[in-house]
Amino acid sequence: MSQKIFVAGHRGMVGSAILRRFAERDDLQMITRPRSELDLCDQAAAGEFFKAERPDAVIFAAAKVGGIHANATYPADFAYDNVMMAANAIHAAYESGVHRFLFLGSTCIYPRMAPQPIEEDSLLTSPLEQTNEAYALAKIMGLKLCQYYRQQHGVLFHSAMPTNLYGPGDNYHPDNSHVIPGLIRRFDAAAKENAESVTVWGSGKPRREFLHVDDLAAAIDHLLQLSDPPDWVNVGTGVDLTIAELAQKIAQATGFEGEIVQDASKPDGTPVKCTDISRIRDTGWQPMIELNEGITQTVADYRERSQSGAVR
Ligand code: GFB
Repeated sequence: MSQKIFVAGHRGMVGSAILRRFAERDDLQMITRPRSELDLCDQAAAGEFFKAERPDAVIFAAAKVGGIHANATYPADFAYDNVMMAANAIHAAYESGVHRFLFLGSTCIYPRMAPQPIEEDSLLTSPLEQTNEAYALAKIMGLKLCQYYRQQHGVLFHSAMPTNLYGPGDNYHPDNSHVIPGLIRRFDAAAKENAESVTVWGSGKPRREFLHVDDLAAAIDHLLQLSDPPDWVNVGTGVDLTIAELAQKIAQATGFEGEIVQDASKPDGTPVKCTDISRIRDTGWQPMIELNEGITQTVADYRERSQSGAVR
């Protein structure tokens, strides 16, 4: 008999990668609902959906996400939407008899000055980064709810904390996106117009680690097969670079040959963020997509989507 898996947030970059990953599996029946049909912020609607569908497992990729600017500008929305969706889905899933729930968070749950590379155990050891505190607190509540339901009720609810993600189907909004899609859009336009310069936010000095979303989908597949997964586990590459180095790579991938200018009036956010991935490596998973290859593929995907009008 096939397993019924509900993918919450299937239209986002992560949800789409999960559906691509599981597309060929005939032992799994994937269930999805667009937000217009199921608003997980609505407790009653979440309860009714789970009672009617009774999935065996849930992959929770639903989230209000955005880059540094969006997080810092709309903290109320990021906190409220993310905490409500997580709490309603986790509780309704438990009540309807879901036996396995994989909650997805983010490495911004860790303290701003966490020792690098960041180990899972550094959670809640010192203050968070201000620019994304609201989102981080909501994600911490989600992972803690899974841990508490597992501890109190014996259900297999657990979490994965991916590092900064990129890949096909990202949000390319000029202000609200993350750095990779934001820069791909800007460098691509500059390359086409033969512009003299491109502006990159901040000092260029912060260090970040980037994981291709297809690697995350593989990690999710892997984690769902573990009989006793960790309560939460980092999913990353363990390799970081500066934003200035990243900008060089994107310039190269888009064919932009002009000057790169840093705009120091924009926030840098966390100074360094690179995860320790020994815990997930020890269970038998490792990333496969190297950053240069991933960026080249993502630039091609962006160009295809923008030509077909799929990028707003
Ligand atoms: O990707 P990003 O917004 O994520 O920014 P965070 C990373 C770094 O890139 C920051 C710089 O230092 C930015 O100042 N940057 C340079 C740019 N140019 C750009 C640009 O055009 N757009 C953007 N967005 N950044 C987010 C959190 O933090 O990471 C979220 O706010 C989430 O909560 C996500 O956890 C993974 O790493 O700073």
